[in-house]
Amino acid sequence: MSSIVWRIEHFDEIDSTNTWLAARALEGAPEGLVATAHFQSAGRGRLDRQWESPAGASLLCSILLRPDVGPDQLQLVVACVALAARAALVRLSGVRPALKWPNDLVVADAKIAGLLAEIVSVDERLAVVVGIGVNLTHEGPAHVRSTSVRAESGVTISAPALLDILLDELETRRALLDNAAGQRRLRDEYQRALETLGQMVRVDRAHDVVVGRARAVDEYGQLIVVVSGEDVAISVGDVVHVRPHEAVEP
Ligand code: BT5
Repeated sequence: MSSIVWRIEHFDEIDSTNTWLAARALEGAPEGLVATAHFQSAGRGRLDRQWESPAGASLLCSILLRPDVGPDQLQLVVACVALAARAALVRLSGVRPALKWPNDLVVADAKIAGLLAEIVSVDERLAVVVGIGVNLTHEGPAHVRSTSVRAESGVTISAPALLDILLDELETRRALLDNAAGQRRLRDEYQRALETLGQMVRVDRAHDVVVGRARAVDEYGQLIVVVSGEDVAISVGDVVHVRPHEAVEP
């Protein structure tokens, strides 16, 4: 498979790199287009939540991917970028965050990075914009349990340096998405990095609450939770929160 040509568009200030890149994806921009920003005035999290970061304190970027997967495998695409970000942080700073399903990188339960993946179109191939914010020199809002690379390691890394290594790490993992054997390898790496597995979790869904032990991730990236001896598959759309340390045995 030919390697991806990354093309980076940088903004001093923008509303949201995800919003900008989704518009380019709809216009037919090729895989590998990346948007970065020094500051976002309307950075977005999932479910209409906000992503907040002072100017220049984070890596704020969005990456356009067009992998050969179905919309129901979006979580594998998230895993791909999350694992690349984790590997890049290890290489540059020595900080080794765990992954928290579905979309967080955490150090001792404090959020150091978050991902937001959005399907833009499902024509010939899926067009997915994956945004990631990584706290480099500043933590998240005061009410949130969060941390930064500098707080964890004393190391100050620049956003362009982290992006460079992240894209390098993403290139190999991205190729795995296009076939079943590769997806299995990716899922194995994902499961090893997920601190959620083995933990008691509590998932608030629209109409019920699931409490059980997280056992695995299936081929779609769904979290398999064992409830009263039965496997229950949790898809991302269902999750309001997963807090291993607050969960109670049913
Ligand atoms: C996320 O959502 O964690 C996805 C974050 C994605 C941000 C990137 S930045 C580049 C790209 N462009 C965008 O507009 N977005 C992406 P979620 O799991 O819903 O978490 C959001 C919650 O995290 C908020 O409600 C806060 O509680 C918390 N939060 C906000 N800013 C934070 C920060 N800097 N560090 C840690 N936690 C934060």
